[in-house]
Amino acid sequence: MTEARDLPPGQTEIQDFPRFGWGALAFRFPTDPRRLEITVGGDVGESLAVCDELVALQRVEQVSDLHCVTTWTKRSIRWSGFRFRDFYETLVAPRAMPHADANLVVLRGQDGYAGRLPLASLLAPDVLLADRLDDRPLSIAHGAPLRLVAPAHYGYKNIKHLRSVEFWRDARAYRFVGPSFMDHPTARVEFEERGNLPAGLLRRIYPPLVPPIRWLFRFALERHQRRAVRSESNS
Ligand SMILES: Nc1nc2c(c(=O)[nH]1)N[C@H]1C(S)=C(S)[C@@H](COP(=O)(O)O)O[C@H]1N2
Ligand SMILES: [Mo]
Repeated sequence: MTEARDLPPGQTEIQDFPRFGWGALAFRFPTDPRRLEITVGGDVGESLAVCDELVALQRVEQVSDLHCVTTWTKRSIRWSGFRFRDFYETLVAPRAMPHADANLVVLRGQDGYAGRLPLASLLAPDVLLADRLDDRPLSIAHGAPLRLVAPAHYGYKNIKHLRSVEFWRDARAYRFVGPSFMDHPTARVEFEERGNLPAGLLRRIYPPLVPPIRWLFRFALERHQRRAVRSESNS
């Protein structure tokens, strides 16, 4: 029998896997949910777009947990995709030639969401660009066509509907979608870096927000799917 791993500090396990995120984006959906393409830019010698080269990288499977900063944790999610490190070393470094000091990475989703992490954090072996979940292409709910999986960092660093990755020397090119207290620069789960306020305070502020956010994201997705069916039957 395998021993149950402890949950990180302040987290509670949930059994379902909700569509979740920044409330203001609940009604925003990927414009191109089937097209695997990442734009590479920022302080680079050459901006470029990566598509077929990405799926030619070594495919890796990974089972990992997702820890939302609002205190819920979904355990043992089965992802498949490509290591960010392989993407960086094989496709970004030699071709885009980022500036030597471009250590801040800004990742943007097709829904207008954006997040940042230090380059060093993204080069960890468990950081993936995932295009599959449970042996199926990613659903819209969980980040189609491609999402960042960074299990050591809170959910808000795991950008869904990924469309661009930018390498910058400083943070001026970036603004978080929400208030700045929510956006810790590294947001490591292990050290409970929930945000720029004391973790104990955020542990109490966030949980009451979870049911309405879950409801909103589900309502928006169902409406989106109904509309998709209707426009298909009209065409
Ligand atoms: N594009 C995008 N990515 C996002 C978000 C979002 O609103 N938009 N929310 C983040 C947050 S706060 C969490 S907890 C996870 C939720 O992932 P899930 O919807 O697969 O549960 O996505 C993260 N990535
Ligand atoms: Mo989250």
